Amino acid sequence: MKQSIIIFYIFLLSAGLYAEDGSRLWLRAESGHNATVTANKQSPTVDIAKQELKSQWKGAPIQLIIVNSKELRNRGKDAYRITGNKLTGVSVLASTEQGLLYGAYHLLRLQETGNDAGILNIEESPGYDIRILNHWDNLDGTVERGYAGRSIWKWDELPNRISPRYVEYARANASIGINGTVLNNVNATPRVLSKEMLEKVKIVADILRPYHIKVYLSINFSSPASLGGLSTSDPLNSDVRQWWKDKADEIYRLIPDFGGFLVKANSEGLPGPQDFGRTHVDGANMLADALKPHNGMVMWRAFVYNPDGEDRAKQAYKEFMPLDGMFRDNVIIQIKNGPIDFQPREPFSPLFGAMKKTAVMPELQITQEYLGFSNHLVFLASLWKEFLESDTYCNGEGSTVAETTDGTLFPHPLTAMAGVANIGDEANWCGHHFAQANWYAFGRLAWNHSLSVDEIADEWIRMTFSGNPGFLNPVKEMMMDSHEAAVNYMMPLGLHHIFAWNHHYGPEPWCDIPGARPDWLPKYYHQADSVGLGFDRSETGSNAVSQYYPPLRDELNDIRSCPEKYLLWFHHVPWNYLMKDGRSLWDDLCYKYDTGVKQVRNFQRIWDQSEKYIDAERFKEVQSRLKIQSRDAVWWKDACLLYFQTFSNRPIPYDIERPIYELDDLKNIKLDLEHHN
Ligand code: BDP
Repeated sequence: MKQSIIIFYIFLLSAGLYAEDGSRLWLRAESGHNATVTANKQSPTVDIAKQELKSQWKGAPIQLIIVNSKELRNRGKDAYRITGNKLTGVSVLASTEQGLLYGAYHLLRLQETGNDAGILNIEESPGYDIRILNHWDNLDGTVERGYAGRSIWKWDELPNRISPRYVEYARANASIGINGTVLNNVNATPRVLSKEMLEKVKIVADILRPYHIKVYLSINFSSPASLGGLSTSDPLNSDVRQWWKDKADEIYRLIPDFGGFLVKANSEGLPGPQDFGRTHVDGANMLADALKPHNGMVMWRAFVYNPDGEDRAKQAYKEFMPLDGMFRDNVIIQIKNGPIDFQPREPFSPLFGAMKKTAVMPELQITQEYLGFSNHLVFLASLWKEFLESDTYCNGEGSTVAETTDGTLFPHPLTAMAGVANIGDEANWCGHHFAQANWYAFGRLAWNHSLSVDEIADEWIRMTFSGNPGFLNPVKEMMMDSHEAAVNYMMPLGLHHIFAWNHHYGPEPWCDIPGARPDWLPKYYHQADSVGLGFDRSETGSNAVSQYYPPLRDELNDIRSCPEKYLLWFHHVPWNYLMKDGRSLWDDLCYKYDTGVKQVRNFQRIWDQSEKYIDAERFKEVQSRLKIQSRDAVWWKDACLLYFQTFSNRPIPYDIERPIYELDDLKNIKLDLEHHN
């Protein structure tokens, strides 16, 4: 009896050791190689670089050298140069220790992707200075819009227990160049600035520091009153200003390299300077003044909109443009990629390119709030590249969003890109094994936005799964098609925000809640009626097009030249309108939904054929999520087509799959959020 228990435990242990649960992310290099690595400096950061190479590098000796090179220094603090040859010896040169760390991870990536042969002559520096994750993690361990378990930050356990995940997290981020993290939700509780919490935050900061990752916090604007006991949080009140200064001093005593504050103010009911008749400038500059002596900064979000009758898509621009040039130089305005809210597809926010005298930064969403949670395989690099490469025309043709934010067109002291993290405490970090690719892609693009979607997918697949062409090529194709597929089965042709009321997972284009804010209802966005579909944002409608520069403005304004992928975003289009392919809008809409469903079916086929190349655990888990995605795609298609058909009164073209649900049944679906969330 005893013996069988022992055997059982040994079985469990070895299953645990060898189970492929995805926890190693893209960091799967064999260790224990004992390469020769020397360095001309010793520090915790350099030691990490050394140690990583020592255990994983399979080539000739490596020298890590801090140099006093003007050329490298001019390329920024994170720059590095790699020279030499794997067979004879390699040097990594940098003017800082973090440069060496990034160089070391670069070398290992070359090795793991099979690109380390021949003479190496590489020089790199990042596109954005600050490459930062935003955790929407609450102090109670829940994660807003998180689909991978609970928060990795175990505040209740600190300081007694330090989760081993903190170091793994730091390492994963450093390996892709991420150098900042906001630990808590933008919907911030004042308590995050309490003495007790700050002492815990210090512990996390100490762990992340050697990996060159700075800690930032989201703050609640009413903290002086609600935490500090003052009678007001008015940013022009001298006691309030002093409170923030004292708080900053307290933070920096604990965390000397603290990054700064992220602020969501006067947005979705949160407090802000406008509560006291002040402006975003008053609020942001007050915080900036408190942080300035410590070299800290403020990331002030532009995610503002009110149900005041104005088109939601226009509001951030209207509110922030008059303030351009009035912010302190340690303030940066953090703007979501699109003017509404992380939809499957949006045009870029017109603030990019328009706000020239203020530093602005993109906020991307890595967590798939509007893209199937962690059930759908959607590779977001395509969405982000489309955004970064969009031409704003702010300085004539070729003024891309990337160039308006990375310092190329407007030389502001701060450049940054933020990504809302998709990380939780599940074994594989992100819920879906392929959601790890989005974390990876965010880091890689923040480092180098000129990398192609193909290159990023290629690297990630080789490092995470396999470089075998029989696996790599079809799986890469699947990843590269996956964003367009999701747009097709959810919201094609510029449709947006037709999600269910209480979650953003499934379709509810019919949703109507008496008394609800109109701009929180799908009907506000799709505007379906007997004439047609879509939100008229042309000059005859809300005129949101006027916020873009010509000639883009004119292109978007004219229904004939507006790119069809944005058609229903900018126009109310008649059901019988002739699309470029000669079909009616209604027919095209049907074919788009149908194409989306077919694409996911094809992903299933691709995946099933990949079984022999990879481990059974990850294969099965992805396979079963693709089944969910396939069913959801049909759900989306049927819900949207059957509902919009009540307006178009036209048949669904007969050569596509017939709906399998009744509209009334779909309307009755009450999602079990426990399951999806
Ligand atoms: C929306 C989310 C909400 C966030 C908000 C924000 O639904 O949970 O708090 O954005 O970014 O997308 O502030």
